[in-house]
Amino acid sequence: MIDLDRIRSEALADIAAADLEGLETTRVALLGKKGAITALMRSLGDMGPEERRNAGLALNALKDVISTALDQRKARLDAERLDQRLARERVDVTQPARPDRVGRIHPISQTIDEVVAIFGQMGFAVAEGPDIEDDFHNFTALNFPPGHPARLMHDTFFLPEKSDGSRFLLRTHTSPVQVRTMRKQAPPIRVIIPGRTYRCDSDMTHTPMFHQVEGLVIDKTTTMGHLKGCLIEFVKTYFEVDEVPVRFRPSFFPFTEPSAEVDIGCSRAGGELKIGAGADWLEILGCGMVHPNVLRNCGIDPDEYQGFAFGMGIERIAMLKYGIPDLRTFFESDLRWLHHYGFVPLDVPTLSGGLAR
Ligand code: 2U9
Repeated sequence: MIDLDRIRSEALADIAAADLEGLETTRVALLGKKGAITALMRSLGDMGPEERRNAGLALNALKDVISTALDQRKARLDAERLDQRLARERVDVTQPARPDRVGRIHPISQTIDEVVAIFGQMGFAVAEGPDIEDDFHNFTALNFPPGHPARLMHDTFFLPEKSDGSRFLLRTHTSPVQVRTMRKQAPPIRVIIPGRTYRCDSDMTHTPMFHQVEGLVIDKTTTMGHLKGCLIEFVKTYFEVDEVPVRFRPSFFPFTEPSAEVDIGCSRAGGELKIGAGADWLEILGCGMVHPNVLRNCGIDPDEYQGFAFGMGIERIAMLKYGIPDLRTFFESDLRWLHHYGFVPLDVPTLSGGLAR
């Protein structure tokens, strides 16, 4: 007669003593193909009908008890292992941050974040588009005439010619993104587009890649008055001054009519640039009312809709606000420069918390 009670108490003792790895060995030794219980199950075939029925019932009950004990032990060991891991990997989120260990935000990123925060507050959405563009979106839709100097090889980085004779190019401004926005979205439109732009130019004040932020507002009754109010508000908030003299000087761009360049009042007394007061002027951006041809090229009826656009160089407004004297240092990846002019990562610019702390 098999002593099932002994098998049962030994199995339960083994299970109770096993760790996670040992538990699997115990399971295989009991219930695996060559396990003790499996062997007993197999021996049922050699018994007479009466004995087989009784032994079968008892063995099945034993198998259930052992399976349940294995499952419970496994669940318990899993939970213990998880507790240990959570304790080991515990992070104290109340500890003060150590931003020195995580580097600095580049002034370009910081400036883009500030500009986005300011226009975001005014209800502008951020739009994006490809750096590699075609002639239509970069030039033709924007009312550049066929022989315009900006289209020349000299100013634009062209990709190799395709079989149809056309060439992709690196966008020379972020304006193609406004074109794409207008062609897919019905007015009213209120977007800003920060991004990389490329021109064949390299000297003290130009780099082949630079950053722009452009804006576009299209609605039924948008006027030059809205343009002025919006940009004056931007300038005051960005430079963190309550009042600033602003001058709109007539200018020309193929994509806007009328067009203007915007200067702000400043003082350069004692060699230090101070924005918001003084006898000098500083050019900071260009703007205008979107040309009717551009609206038409983008599928918008100029008799129903009108709007304004503006554009500015990110490096330029960053240099002015943060006193960075040399454009080329933005792109040198000099860690000492970044430590000096960069920003602490957790000081995210917001209008309520302060733009640049
Ligand atoms: C569309 C229609 C109009 C964008 C504009 C400027 C004026 C401008 C320069 C500033 C300094 C470029 O980085 S910079 O050299 N930009 O003066 N940009 S209006 O006008 C648009 C854009 C898109 C569809």
